[in-house]
Amino acid sequence: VTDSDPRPRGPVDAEQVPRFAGPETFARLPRLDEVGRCDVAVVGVPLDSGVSYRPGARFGPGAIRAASKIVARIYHQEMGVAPFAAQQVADAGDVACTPYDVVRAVGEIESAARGLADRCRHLVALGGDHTVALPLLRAAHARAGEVAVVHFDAHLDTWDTSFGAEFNHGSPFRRASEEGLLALGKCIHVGIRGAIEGPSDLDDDARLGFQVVPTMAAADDGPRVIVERIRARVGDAPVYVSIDIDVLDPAHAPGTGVPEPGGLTTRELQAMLRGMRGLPIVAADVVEVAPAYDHAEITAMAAASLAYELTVLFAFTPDRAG
Ligand SMILES: [Mn+2]
Repeated sequence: VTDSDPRPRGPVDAEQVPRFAGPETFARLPRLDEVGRCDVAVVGVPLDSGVSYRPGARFGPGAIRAASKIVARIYHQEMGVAPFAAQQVADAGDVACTPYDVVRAVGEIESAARGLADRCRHLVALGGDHTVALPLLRAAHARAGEVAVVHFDAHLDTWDTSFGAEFNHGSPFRRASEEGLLALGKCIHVGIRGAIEGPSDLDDDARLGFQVVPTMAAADDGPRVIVERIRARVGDAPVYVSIDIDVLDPAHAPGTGVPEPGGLTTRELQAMLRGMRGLPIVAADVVEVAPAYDHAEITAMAAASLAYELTVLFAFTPDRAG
């Protein structure tokens, strides 16, 4: 491939270099500095200074990249697309954010994401804990205006302060709503279960712009019906997809910060993402992979698979089609 060759540069050929041999980028794709510009940048955001329970998501990006070597394939059979040939996808490395000061790190992530927007149409961020969604949403809003958040998570993450801290992994969507980043009434959580303090949490959540699909409803209705609910909710607003890996059952994702038994299967979430084909997605994240609690790369492989599904969805966004 030369500078004059307009074709996207894809992963290293697995018939030339075995999958386990590198490079260490997501899906063995080129680095952003090797291609200059791209349609989709995969960027690591290794911040876990906002966690309330198990730490360790700072190592998430590396674990997801390692698992992506085998999980992210050049042709997606069900979607009928070669995502890395249809568009240039590249690895933008990791945001260099401080581990010592969450407020400062949030600013660093925001400016890194805004900077990437000049060279890349879309971002898929690999967390990091869920705190990182706030600066990523600021960057998405700067690009597309108010966004409809499709949020897959066991937890609402619309809580207020914790131990007096405004910025933590339980508050990104409350802060985002307060900052005017969200398309109110068009945001939706899928997979919610586990602890809330009481009904007032749900009242707050609705006021902040969200609708809740509990895990049990998602399981009872199935992915097709949930996809219809997502599509009806977001309408034609630009979409931001946020995936907390703890939306999956701990059987499918044990390596995470706040595990909640009774979650979705990886397959159910894959089906829902595929059902979002064609939506005007601006950016997305996969967060809360804590590799030290993982077993046999189960969580990292699930996260790599979901990040791959997101890169595939960008081959179908309206800016690609027309
Ligand atoms: Mn979360």
